[in-house]
Amino acid sequence: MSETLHSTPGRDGFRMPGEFEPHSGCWMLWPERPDNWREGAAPAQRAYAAVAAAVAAAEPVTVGASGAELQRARDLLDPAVGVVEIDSDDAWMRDVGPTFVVDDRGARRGVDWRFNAWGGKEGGLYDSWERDERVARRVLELEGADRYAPALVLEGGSIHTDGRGTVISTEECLLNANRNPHLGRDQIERLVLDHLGAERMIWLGRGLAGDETDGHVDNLACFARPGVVLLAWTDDPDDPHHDIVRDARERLLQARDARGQQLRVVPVPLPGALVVSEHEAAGVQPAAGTLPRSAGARMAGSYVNFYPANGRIVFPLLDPARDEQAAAVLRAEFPGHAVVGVAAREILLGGGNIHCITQQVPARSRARDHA
Ligand code: KQY
Repeated sequence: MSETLHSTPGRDGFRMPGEFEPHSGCWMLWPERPDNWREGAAPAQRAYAAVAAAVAAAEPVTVGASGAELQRARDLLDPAVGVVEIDSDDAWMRDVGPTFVVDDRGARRGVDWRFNAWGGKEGGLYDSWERDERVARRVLELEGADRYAPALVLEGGSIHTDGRGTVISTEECLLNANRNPHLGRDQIERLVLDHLGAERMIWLGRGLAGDETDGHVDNLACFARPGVVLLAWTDDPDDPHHDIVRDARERLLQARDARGQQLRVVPVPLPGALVVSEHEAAGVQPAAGTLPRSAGARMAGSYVNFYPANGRIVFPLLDPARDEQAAAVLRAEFPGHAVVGVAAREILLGGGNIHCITQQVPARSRARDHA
């Protein structure tokens, strides 16, 4: 049973926990569409299966697949991974799934944001997203969690929280006229904070160059824990991200979190330039209304687009020259965690990465857990 509620999580005493807090599971979707994934999605399916197996070593994983792909998903996924039938337009559970919120009495609910395929008729990535729009509700039914349904277009990849009242996002995405043109900055900020049970928004400017989501924060920065932000970084003045990451660092260092504290900003090296090859682009079947995949396009790859499972960081392997540097930062910032890399180029070719394809279900918590 899942009921739709007409209050807000903040008013009801619920908050979105930090992703680094304990989980009871993880949801994913199964990539299928041949106009976004090359070779009929087969290489992407193997990459998703590797992510699911890496996460499943730490917490339960459930993957939603269409009826037509259920058996193939079952065959390719680790036996420890659950598979259920869920129709979707593509496979980005971070963005189409619910954002879970918890209270201090052991209850868990979900926020079902509106979704318009990253920009609707003004730059959206495909032109029909009705099935994606229904995914969050279906997950909440399967979880038996009640649902908030704010009138706000928002993708889960466009927000991060410290779980203690602070949210980071980018102006490029959340204030983009292709999401909520009828709302102003203050109204958007209020709705986001009320639905995450938070008090302080820290606005970053632009996301990574060429990010087709209009600059999701989950490719740029995330919290390792309250007070510590990991920020994608380059020292190369010729890199298109050079000014973007400096502006983000400045804003983070000037900000105070909800507790009034300054943030420590930890640089995570960006991979070198990652470019779609002729062969990769040729494997995608172009379709009217879907963003084409062009040879030579630089992809918005980032190591901060990782998934923090219970005791285990699952991060994308993107560039052999930088993978180990990124892993070293993650090991230093997540002591006691296994840091596990998964080959992720096939996911990046579809426009996102490991964080974008996963959605954590936070563990229920009791007030005494925080005492
Ligand atoms: O950044 C994300 N959270 C998702 C990326 C979606 C890309 C769609 N092609």
